[in-house]
Formats: sequence, structure tokens, C-alpha cells
Amino acid sequence: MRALAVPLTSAPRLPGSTTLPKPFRPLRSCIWALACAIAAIAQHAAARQNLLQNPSFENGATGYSTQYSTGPVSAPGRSTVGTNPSAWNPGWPTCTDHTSPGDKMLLVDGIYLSKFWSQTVNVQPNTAYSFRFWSLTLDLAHRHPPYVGVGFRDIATGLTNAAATQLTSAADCVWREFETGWESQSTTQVEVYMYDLESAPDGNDLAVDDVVFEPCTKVPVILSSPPSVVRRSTGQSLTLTVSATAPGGAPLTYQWRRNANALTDGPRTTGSQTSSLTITPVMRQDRGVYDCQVSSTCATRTSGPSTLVVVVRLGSADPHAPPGDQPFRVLNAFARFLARETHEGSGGSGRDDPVAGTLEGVAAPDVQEDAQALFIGAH
Ligand SMILES: [Ca+2]
Repeated sequence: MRALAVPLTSAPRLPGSTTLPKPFRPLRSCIWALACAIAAIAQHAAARQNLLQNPSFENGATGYSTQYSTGPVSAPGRSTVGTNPSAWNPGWPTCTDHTSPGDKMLLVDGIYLSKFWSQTVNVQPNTAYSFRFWSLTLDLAHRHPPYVGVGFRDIATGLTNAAATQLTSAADCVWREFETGWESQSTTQVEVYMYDLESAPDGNDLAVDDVVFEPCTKVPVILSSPPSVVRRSTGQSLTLTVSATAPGGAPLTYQWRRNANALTDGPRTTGSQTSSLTITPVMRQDRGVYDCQVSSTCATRTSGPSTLVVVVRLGSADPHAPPGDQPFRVLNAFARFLARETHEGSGGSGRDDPVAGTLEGVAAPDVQEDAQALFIGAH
């Protein structure tokens, strides 16, 4: 497998896209004859569920729509179905069909953003789907490799989700498979399409074969989530663990989030992309709602939320508090006051006052929450 996937945030959006593109995942390459034969058998088995018409292009340029024109020879914005790329464009390599030499493939002389392939498909609501295809780069000079976008447009609402991947720059006749996932939610009819996101006119040419759109058979199952509420004092260690599986033992990836923002590893954070997240030492700013997104190549499921309550240790200053965090300094002063009450028995009334009331007027709501945790911890 080659690392061809592009970062999520670098993928361009289609006009009208309503969500960020999802990452595409390269699956495998087909180099040896035996591997190709096995892939062909697997492809045939998968085709039983494939919702697409003419997915292997053996029926010619039919069963799909295109915004490209056609012609006897290649030109930007044209596509055709053929058995040999070099027969349509002498500048392209002589490559054979993905599964059987002599069979047909879709040949695309790329043009920016136009859809070179689309089909409208009836789908079941609330279902995860897999979209995948095999592809070749055709530009021998590999100047600007094809940057393939995939869109899923809800026919009823027009809302679109998108995914994107950049193909290899090597025109080596090695077919590579790419897969992404899509969740239908309330959609019952969707237009699935592919387009070229590479704006440079030289090099953005490709072949496509054996396109599949079918229900995802590798939907992750969350077996256990962390506790819904976790309490830690500052300086302690936190470990949150999720347990998940997928049918057939399909590989899974993990992404922990805090308040819906993806976490990355750092000096205090490890395992942010594994099944077990560790933060040590815990600081006040770690408070929040944690969850873990568990993904296969075509579906993502999220663990139950886990709220971390950070208890500030009584009497201890937090060296990591932002310099301008005045309410927190008030809280620390209150902590010191409580410590004096506890250890010196000054008889003041503060110890028995409702904490929120004590800080009324000077503390933001989150600091009052800290104070509540402090009060509980002090008694
Ligand atoms: Ca074919």
C-alpha cells in the first residue's frame, strides 16, 4: 500500500459542498498476475451488491452520465471507453484493463472540476455506503497527477458531501484502488460523481475501472466506551479507552476528540490516534467532553461522550493557568482561604457558604464549576 491519501483539510471543496471532504484511503495495488486474479474474483463477488450500472465499462460508454465530450482522439475535456490508453492518446502509456487484458476502461483527459462520471442511485436511509474505484495515472511526464474528487449529492435537497484523493505521479500501469465512505442519513436517492480537482491542464489524465458503490460491510461496532464522567485532580494521569470491532476483523483507525476537536499527540498527550488516550499530567484546561471516532475504510462510529471534570487541588496554585486568567486567580485565592479555614480554624463563615455564592460576581460559570469541584474535594 502506498501512502497516497491527502490530508483532510487540504482537499478543495466543490462549489455547494456543505461538509469538509472526507479522507480517501488507498487500498492496494495489483502488480502480479496472481494478485490480479484474486482481485478479479473478489471484485466479481462484490459486484453482486454493487448498485452501479456498467461498473467495469465492458458495455462501453453507457450507464453513466458525463460532462465531458467524446471524440476520435484525446483532448482536454474529452473521455472515452477503450482497451488501451495509448491508442486514444499517443502520449499515454500502453496499459491493460484492471482485470483482463483486452477488456475496457474509462479514459479521462482531465479538465478542472467537470464531472467525468456520475450515476444516480436509490439508497436506503441511515445506511453507510462504500464507494471505491481502481485508477491509473496516464501522464508519462507526471507533471500534475490527477486529483480525483468524489461527490455525493442528495437529489432531494441538493446537499453534497465530498471526498478527494491525489493519485500517484507515476504512470506505471499499476492499478490502485481507493475507497471512501458516505452515510445516507435521510437521503433516499443520491448522485455519485467523480471529477478532476487538478487545475493544471497538463498531466491531469487518468483511467478508471471497476467502480463500486454498495452498503459498507465494515461498519465499526463500539463495544465499550469510557465512563460518562471522569474526575481527576490536576497533576494526575487520565487514560480513556474505547473497545471496538468490525465485521471480518477489518482494520480500524481511531481519533480522539475534545469538545469535538481532534486531538494530536504532544508532551502531555499520547495515543490520540489509538484505542487508548492518555493525558498526564492533567491540567485544568483539559476539562471537557471527550469521545473517540472509530473508522473503517467506509464508515465511522463515535464512542459515547466522556466528561472530564478537573478538580483543582486545594491550596495549590496552577502554574499552567493563563497569565490573564483573573477569575482563576480568584479561585486560587478562595482555595487558599479554604485551606486556612481547614487548618487554622479561623471560624470564618466562608467554609460553609455555598461556593457559587462566594464567587458570585467575580467568577465566570466555568470557574464556578471549578469551585464546586473544589468544594466537594475539600470536604
Ligand atoms: Ca474493465
